[in-house]
Amino acid sequence: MTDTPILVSTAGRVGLIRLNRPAQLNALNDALMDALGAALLAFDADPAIGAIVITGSDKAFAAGADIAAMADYGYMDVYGSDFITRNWETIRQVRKPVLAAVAGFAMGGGCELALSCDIIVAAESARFALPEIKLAMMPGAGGTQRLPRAVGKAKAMDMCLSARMLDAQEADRYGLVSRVVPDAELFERTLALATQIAGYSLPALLAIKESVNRAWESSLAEGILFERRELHARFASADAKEGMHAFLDKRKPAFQHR
Ligand code: CO8
Repeated sequence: MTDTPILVSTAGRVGLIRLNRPAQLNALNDALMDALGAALLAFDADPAIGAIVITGSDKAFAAGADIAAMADYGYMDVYGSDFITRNWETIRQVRKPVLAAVAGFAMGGGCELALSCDIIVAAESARFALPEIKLAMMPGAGGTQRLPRAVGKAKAMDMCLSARMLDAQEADRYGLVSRVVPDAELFERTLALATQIAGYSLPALLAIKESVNRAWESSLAEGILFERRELHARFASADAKEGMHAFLDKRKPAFQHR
């Protein structure tokens, strides 16, 4: 079982990916990141899937990039092979909503992986940190960029420079996570949320995710123009017609994801 770095399954319209290196607290090595990227792209291309959940174990979502794998890398090993970019960034290509269900440690690259997801559901036991400074390293999978956008400069600098670890309630208060739930309910509650999301019209979900992400990448005027064009495009969608008419007819909509 531990030879398989991830476990992949489905539940209705939800694609499930469990990180599976328990002995290493799901430390993220190339084999795991390659498999994760392939699973994400496969779910993204599957019309029967509307949302994706990434989770870890009760003890760790992921304790970071695999330090044992990285310890002896030289500059040309990482520059030449485009370390991180080559497989960690696959998640950025995913257009469907991706939820992280986080229990235990989400540290370093594990925290960065969670930050790359669209929604983080945290168990009470979740712990978030970017402790690379303790290794004389630095966050390298978007942490210095996504964390300040999520929690603001003050908290991000504190976390990156001092290795401060946030518990789930702090992470909730600072805007790093979307929801906090009891540990025993983490999987079930995240799956219920993903199932709810996956039941909505897929093209509307894609447009919303793209528009919200655009808020990070553009000026307000550009972002609002992008949103307006996406809204106009909704009027070409069969599901939007169905959604609005179902409301007026006081019945449940039957979306066809088109
Ligand atoms: N890499 C490799 N192995 C790890 C890692 C890791 N990141 N984290 C834990 N392990 C291993 C331990 O070595 C240990 O193995 P063994 O049983 O063979 O000794 C096993 O997992 C269990 O770990 P612990 O015994 O340490 O468990 P504890 O419960 O005592 O402590 C902690 C849990 C606090 C999470 C602790 O394991 C820890 O501090 N881990 C390292 C956390 C860390 O520094 N993460 C950042 C790594 S660097 C990084 O992610 C970014 C690098 C730069 C950019 C690259 C982009 C990602």
